[in-house]
Amino acid sequence: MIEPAELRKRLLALGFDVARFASIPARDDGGALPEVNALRKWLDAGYQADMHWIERGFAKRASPTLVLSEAGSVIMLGVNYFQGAAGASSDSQHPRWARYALYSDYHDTIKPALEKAGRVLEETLGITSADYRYYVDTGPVLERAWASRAGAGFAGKNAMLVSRDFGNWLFLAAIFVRAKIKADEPLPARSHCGKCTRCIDACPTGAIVSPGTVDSRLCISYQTIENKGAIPRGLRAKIGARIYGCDACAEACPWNRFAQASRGLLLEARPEIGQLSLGELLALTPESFAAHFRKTAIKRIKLAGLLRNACIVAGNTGARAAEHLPQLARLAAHESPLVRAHAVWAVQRIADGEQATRLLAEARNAEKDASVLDEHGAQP
Ligand code: B12
Ligand code: SF4
Ligand code: SF4
Repeated sequence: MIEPAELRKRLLALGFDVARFASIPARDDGGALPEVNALRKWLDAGYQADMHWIERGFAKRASPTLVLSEAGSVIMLGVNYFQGAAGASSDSQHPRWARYALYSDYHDTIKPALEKAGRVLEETLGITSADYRYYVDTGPVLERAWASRAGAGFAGKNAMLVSRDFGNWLFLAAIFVRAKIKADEPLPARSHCGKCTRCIDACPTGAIVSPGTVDSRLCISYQTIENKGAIPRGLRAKIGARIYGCDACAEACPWNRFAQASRGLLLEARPEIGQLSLGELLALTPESFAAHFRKTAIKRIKLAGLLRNACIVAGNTGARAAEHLPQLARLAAHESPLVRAHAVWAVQRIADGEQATRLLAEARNAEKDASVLDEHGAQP
């Protein structure tokens, strides 16, 4: 059994804020583990929305040895991305971004450190690169369940891995390794949430359907990032000023009093994104989109996805919304039907009936797409 002290020290020296170890049972009977049962129930309830890749990767999520045969341990790494008040943008003119979005894509900036971690494992454990496999976010790994088993934090009622040292603001990464490293203890089994329900109460859409369980179909993070199509009408007003992702259930958590400013060693802050005004976002073109969001995770939702979200925010800006009407009327004739549909919704939400009809007349007459025509006919 390998003692983890030296390994932990070297992993932390690479810039990770957390390095914890969990054992993989020798006879890998993953289906019997409580978290795997929770995942099965979650999938059966349809809470994954159209993220069908989670179901496809179920067997691997349940059994790490299908990811790496003879894997004996999981190393869970955490990167603190808390930037204090600076990371929590938003006023009436600046849409609200999830904190993690105000960085260059963390998948890309954390990966080189994982490569270095691999070399540390080769040196300290005497193994080769065939004996470990690492992932950040996108692998078939139940990262929160493993992080909680490794004692990196606890599973909060908001479904987040909540750290007693960093609150809700850790990116997670995992390394499966063919070695037996002495496991860290999980936190004591008592509930760390107690009677608190702040996250559930703070969720604008009621997406936390029971403690620890999020219905993605209702979750603003899913709708604004993962959903490539139209955002359900019933959710649009509840999205408020959130243009990309949602931190409401994370922000609400009292354990964030332990949050510390990120050392930023494995991250590249992009605070200027939070400074973009709603007007600038509604005016984005393929060129300006590429320039502003180069190397960020945001670029994956593409220009049409971001304009869709910006239209919703514009429709929700209340007293000052009228100033965006000319831009929204222009977007009602955008080349993307997705953008047109949401621009129509926003115009109808802001302007009174007659004004909306006038502003949208030209776009409506030229419209051929059934889903957009439906928005033209629909009441907001
Ligand atoms: C799919 C996904 C989403 C989906 C679904 C979220 C969800 N709650 O499952 C959507 C798009 C909605 C999403 C949103 C967000 N995500 Co996300 N997401 C993932 C991803 C890729 C898979 C998660 C998954 O398997 N979900 C299925 C559910 C069932 O599993 P789970 O949440 O891991 O829950 C486990 C435990 O909580 C436990 N459990 C759950 N319910 C119960 C109930 C009981 C009684 C028990 C005992 C246990 C239990 O068992 C579950 C299975 O092991 C992970 C990366 C990864 N590979 O793990 C990132 C990940 C979870 N996301 C992350 C982040 C940051 C977010 C957002 C904050 C982004 C944002 N600001 O907009 C939001 C937060 C929403 C929320 N409250 O969960 C981080 C979380 C870091 C952390 N400290 O927890 C991760 C780990 C990515 C990373 N590498 O850092 N995400
Ligand atoms: S991320 Fe937002 S919408 Fe999703 S569960 Fe948390 S508070 Fe609710
Ligand atoms: S807000 Fe309260 S209930 Fe939710 S995760 Fe934090 S401590 Fe738990």
